[in-house]
Amino acid sequence: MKKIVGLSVAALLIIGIIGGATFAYFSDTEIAVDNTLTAGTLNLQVGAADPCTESINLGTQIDPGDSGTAADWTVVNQGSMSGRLRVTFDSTITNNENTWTEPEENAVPPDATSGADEGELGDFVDIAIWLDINESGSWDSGDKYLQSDGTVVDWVGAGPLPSAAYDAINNYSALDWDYTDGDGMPTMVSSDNLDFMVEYDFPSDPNDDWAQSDSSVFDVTFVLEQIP
Ligand SMILES: [Ca+2]
Ligand SMILES: [Ca+2]
Ligand SMILES: [Ca+2]
Ligand SMILES: [Ca+2]
Repeated sequence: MKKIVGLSVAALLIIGIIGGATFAYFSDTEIAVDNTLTAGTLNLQVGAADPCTESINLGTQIDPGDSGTAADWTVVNQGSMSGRLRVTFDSTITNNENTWTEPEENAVPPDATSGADEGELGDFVDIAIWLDINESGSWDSGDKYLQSDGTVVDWVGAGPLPSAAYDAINNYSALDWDYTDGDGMPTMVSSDNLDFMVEYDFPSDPNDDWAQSDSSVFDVTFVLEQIP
């Protein structure tokens, strides 16, 4: 009886050894930790501060014969992603009559409207909006202007900003320029920058007395759109 028990124990030990050998294959384990998804950023800055604090302010009144640069604002893609620049003009362009001066009233023909928002300056002053892509300070290769028919026009050759770039302020109401218009608004990669420029020209006109003391006010919106 003792011998049988001894054999059984030996058999169990052999089975145990064989069983243990079943779990002795090689293995290796790796763990991917801290799995994270982070969204990119699309952040446009126009001018010196973000959010934008710029507005056209010539610091002086304008008269027939005056022209010059009204805005020169650096536009920067401060985000991590590329985007397409879009610029829109608000539909409301407000022309303040301010005072209805004696020369306006007695012009021949007279300024026939004297209401608070019935000024005429927006009919007489032309502006040109252009993008100084290479920030050279001058209209040259690669630059674009935003025409008052809603198209975007590329620089084509030497010379000053074309006269076709200019139109009366009132003709810019509700315009919207994006990458689909004309030669297209630019794509800006991260950290890309360009200069947004506005030129003005107040040509003399037989009826320009109608605009004495008037002011023209408009909003411009800048958008950087994600590229799908
Ligand atoms: Ca006036
Ligand atoms: Ca008027
Ligand atoms: Ca340029
Ligand atoms: Ca007027």
